[in-house]
Amino acid sequence: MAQDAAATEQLESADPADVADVADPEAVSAGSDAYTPMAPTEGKGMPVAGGWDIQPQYSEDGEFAYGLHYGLIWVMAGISIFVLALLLYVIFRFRKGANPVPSKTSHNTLIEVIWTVVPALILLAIAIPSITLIARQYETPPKDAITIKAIGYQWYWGYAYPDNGDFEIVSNMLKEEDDPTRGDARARTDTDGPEQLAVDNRMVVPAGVPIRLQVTAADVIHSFAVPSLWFKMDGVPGRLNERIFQVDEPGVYYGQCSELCGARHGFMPIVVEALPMDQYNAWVLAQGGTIAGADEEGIEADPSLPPTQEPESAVEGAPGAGAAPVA
Ligand SMILES: [Cu+2]
Repeated sequence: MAQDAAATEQLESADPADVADVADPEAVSAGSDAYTPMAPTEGKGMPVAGGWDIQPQYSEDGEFAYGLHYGLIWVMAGISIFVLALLLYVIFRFRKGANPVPSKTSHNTLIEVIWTVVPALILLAIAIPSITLIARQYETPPKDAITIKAIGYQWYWGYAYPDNGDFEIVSNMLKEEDDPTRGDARARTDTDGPEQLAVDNRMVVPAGVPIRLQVTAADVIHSFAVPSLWFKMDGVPGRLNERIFQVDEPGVYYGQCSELCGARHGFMPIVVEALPMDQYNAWVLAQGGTIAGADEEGIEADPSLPPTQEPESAVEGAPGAGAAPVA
């Protein structure tokens, strides 16, 4: 009896306005605005006008590959200069005027052994870092890595988050303000990124942790490629390609579909936004998703709750709490 009275009292004490707020879809979508897309850094994770080098790398594999690339350039330059010097030497030293009676020598065992063994050793020296690079690119992601799936469509990308409540983000290229085909769609701004590379919804990932990136397609073959993250993998319908994907530091990284996939192939850019883990979790909640591994750690993440809730990691002193934002 007393219990019933208490329950009734509690119901009555709830402000009807508050109850309406939670159920109001407007209030929920307003909460989603808590995530503001990160502004790109000029020249970072994007091509630059007049650039001639590989884009600066923001993944460990990319840094390794960049080093190998420059190592190989020096090896190639050294060999080319050496061969050119030999050629110039024989052209001048053994020209008809300086050498009227040519030597009849046709064999020299020592020189033949040297010009066989030395190039073989050079190739072996190149093979070691080269095979290492291939192997590390296909290293199996750790068991607890977050799985993210990139799906190619004619002609846009979809990003699914199976470990975060299995929601999917649809990512379309943003058109220019004066584009007559834009319709009601939002126009590109500088905060979104360079022309023809900016998208409305980015692929948001946590920075500094290995991710299991699966690539597939729904219609024809596409290719998920982000040059500054040293990642390119075909998305084939009916197949699930998988590779480890890791972004060193927070930032915005641009790429494009790299498999000719039809009329609008050139208009399906990729934008990866890497965030610290706590901000990534906040973004996931804002999308109505759940925090990966929450079950094991006993964190309650209810997708039915409005996205205005504070993620556990944002609570000061919590295990996953990040550093305070710097103005
Ligand atoms: Cu494509």
